[in-house]
Amino acid sequence: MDSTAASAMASALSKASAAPPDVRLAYGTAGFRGEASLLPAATARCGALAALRSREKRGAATGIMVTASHNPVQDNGVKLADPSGAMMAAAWEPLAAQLANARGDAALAEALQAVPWEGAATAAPRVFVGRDTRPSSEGLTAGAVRGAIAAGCAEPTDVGVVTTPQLHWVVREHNAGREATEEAYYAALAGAFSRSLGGRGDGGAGGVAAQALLVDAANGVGAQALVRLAERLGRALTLEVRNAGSGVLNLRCGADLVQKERVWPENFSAADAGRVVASVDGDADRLVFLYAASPSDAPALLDGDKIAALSARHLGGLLRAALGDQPSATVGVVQTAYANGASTRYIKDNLGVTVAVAKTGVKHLHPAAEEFDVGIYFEANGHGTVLFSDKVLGQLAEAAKGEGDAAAAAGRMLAFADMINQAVGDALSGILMVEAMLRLEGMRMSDWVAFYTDLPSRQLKVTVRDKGEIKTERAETLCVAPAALQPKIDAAVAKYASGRSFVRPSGTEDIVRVYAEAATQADADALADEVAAAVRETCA
Ligand code: 16G
Ligand code: MG
Repeated sequence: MDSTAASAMASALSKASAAPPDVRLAYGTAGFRGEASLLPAATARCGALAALRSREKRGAATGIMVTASHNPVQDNGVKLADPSGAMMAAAWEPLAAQLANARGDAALAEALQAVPWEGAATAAPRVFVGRDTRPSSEGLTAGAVRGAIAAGCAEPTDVGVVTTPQLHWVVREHNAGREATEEAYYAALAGAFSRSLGGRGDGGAGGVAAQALLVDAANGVGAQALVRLAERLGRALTLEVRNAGSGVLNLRCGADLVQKERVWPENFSAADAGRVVASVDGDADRLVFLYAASPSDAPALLDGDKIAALSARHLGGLLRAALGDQPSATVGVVQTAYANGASTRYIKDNLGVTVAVAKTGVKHLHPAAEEFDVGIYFEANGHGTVLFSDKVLGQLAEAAKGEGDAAAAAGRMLAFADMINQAVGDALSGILMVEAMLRLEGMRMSDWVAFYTDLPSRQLKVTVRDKGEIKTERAETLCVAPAALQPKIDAAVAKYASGRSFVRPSGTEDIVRVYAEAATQADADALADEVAAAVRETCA
């Protein structure tokens, strides 16, 4: 932006926004996040940046979401969505940080001058603004709206209280010229769910839907969305939502707890054995399942890896049924190094599906999945979705015009493409996808659990002087600095059957994460301890 425009905008923006806090905020994998009182400046300036990004994209809509996902209720956060509905381009993250931390008009003007401005001067920006149910979210959102207005967006569109994936979906749909409202979202998902089943599996042919599907909504924004989705679904699928908002957000409930601790969340117990239990996180962009066959069993966790395996199996089969045994369209699964080795083996060896590895964080997995025609990506923690290329959608649309089984399979696959939120991982859309796949496969939860058994694993956190000293390559599987560390990891791994371990600096905490897996839990624990000791020694 030129200096005259930047100065004018800086003065408008400084009136619209509070001063930044004393601590410097970084725009990380989760956007800006922290105690809510630290965030008024960051949210207002993100509002401005969302408008500037929209201007740079010649008026294509962008989005801004105020939420701190699975963090405690006193925290909050803010994250931007690009016109595609995906995360804001990584190249703009440093601009967000510079803007959020700028103190005074001159620093603001300098930050604004760094924003790409080609052709943006005349574009009318469009910004969608969403928020979760946190007490601080309404005030922070009002600030984001003021920031967007200061950056030239005359009327930011307030979509109100929505899940993170709903905000991303609305942005994507708007830019595709389709109806972009919360109501349209429910209609699209519920309609596609019914179409995918196409009269089959209704009422639970697979024994899956005979009873209501139980959902742990983390006392978060997902609860009200689930209730509205359930209204739309009618008899096609009954949802029973617990932790629907009367308790404390994310306290002893939600996908983060369930995935990390493999325990029943609050208000669930062994009495729910035999039922399908889905658990979503505080902003409903993560999804995992729990299942216990009998009350005496500990619940089994069906995490993002299991969801990826189910998706690869079902969609791979459907694609062949629709387009023939040697389709020119490719199917692939993208995982991170945290994916359990047993899942990777199952997907590669049993399903014959390609597996790619990407760095941790949706912004790395999403583009890697775009390399496939049907790109399935999930992190073990339950973040993920499936992407369909225009090429495969075209092939399927053509095949669906025919008759017989191939046409039916193509129609079903197209229904999945509508049901799955391709903008970003979406727990609500994921619940429908999994339910439809299980019914169509005629599988019970226990069949899904039995795809493979997770290798025992252990994760540890290590505090070091400077986590930035640790540099990794090959999607975080290889530590290249400090140079002495990887040989120590290799030596430790070599001692254990099926051993695998890696280290990486956390993007969200000031620590180094250690992951280890091995044939037995004792070995995984021992390996993790050895690698953690190596990190301490090397980075002291
Ligand atoms: C963020 C990422 C998540 C990733 C996590 C890793 C998104 C939307 N969220 O929460 O995908 O697993 O960071 O945290 O990308 P870490 O760097 O502290 O291990
Ligand atoms: Mg989340």
